Amino acid sequence: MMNPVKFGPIEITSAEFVKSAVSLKGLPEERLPQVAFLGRSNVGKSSLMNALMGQKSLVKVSSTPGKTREMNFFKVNNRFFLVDLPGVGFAKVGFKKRDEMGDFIREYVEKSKDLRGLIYLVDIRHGGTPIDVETVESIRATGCPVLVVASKKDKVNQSELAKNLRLIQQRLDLDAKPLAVSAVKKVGLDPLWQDILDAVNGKELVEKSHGDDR
Ligand SMILES: Nc1nc2c(ncn2[C@@H]2O[C@H](COP(=O)(O)OP(=O)(O)OP(=O)(O)O)[C@@H](O)[C@H]2O)c(=O)[nH]1
Ligand SMILES: [Mg+2]
Repeated sequence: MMNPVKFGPIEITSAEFVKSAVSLKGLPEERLPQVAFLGRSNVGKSSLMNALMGQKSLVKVSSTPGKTREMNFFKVNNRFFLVDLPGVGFAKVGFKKRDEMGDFIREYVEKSKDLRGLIYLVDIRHGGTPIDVETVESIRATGCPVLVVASKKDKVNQSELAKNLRLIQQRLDLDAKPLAVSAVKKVGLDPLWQDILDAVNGKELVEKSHGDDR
């Protein structure tokens, strides 16, 4: 049993790895809402999930891009799953050159009955790459709710932060600047948890304006 970890909108009392899957056949049988993390390889999906669950190494992290090659399901508070997806561009299973979102991820996004939304991470330093633009468009086309979040906030200074959030907003066609988070400095986790819980509860996922520094 873990010590409870408190965030503004949630107290984490349990976080457990349930299973890995490489096809839809491997999805968890337990019917709970799912919120999944997607983004280019190395963007910080697994690290952010550890930070959100108050864990050090429940989710495997590595400096080698392409570490996560399957979907991994983590059950939180016995209430919902957080899902770690393979890095875009490294999804081994049926990855199509033509389309940055792999077949396997696409199938999951299109067909999962329990997926409530995707958190799409963009490295704040890169300001939204063509791969990010293409992937977010592919997700939108499936109708799955998607929230864009900027990762590795600790890697930029204040002026780069403002400039790159604006770039991400423009390139990915968002209503507001994305939330910026840091798994290393544990910044932005409270508002991100609020968004995740909104998705779990079936509310709309949308980038909200919270001032310039978001
Ligand atoms: N400075 C900084 N580094 C980070 C942050 N988040 C992740 N990293 C580092 O970025 C690298 C990749 O992190 P991962 O969490 O493995 O990234 P991922 O998106 O899961 O990567 P794949 O599994 O390959 O798709 C690791 O070396 C992390 O330590 C952050 O907020 N700040
Ligand atoms: Mg990973």
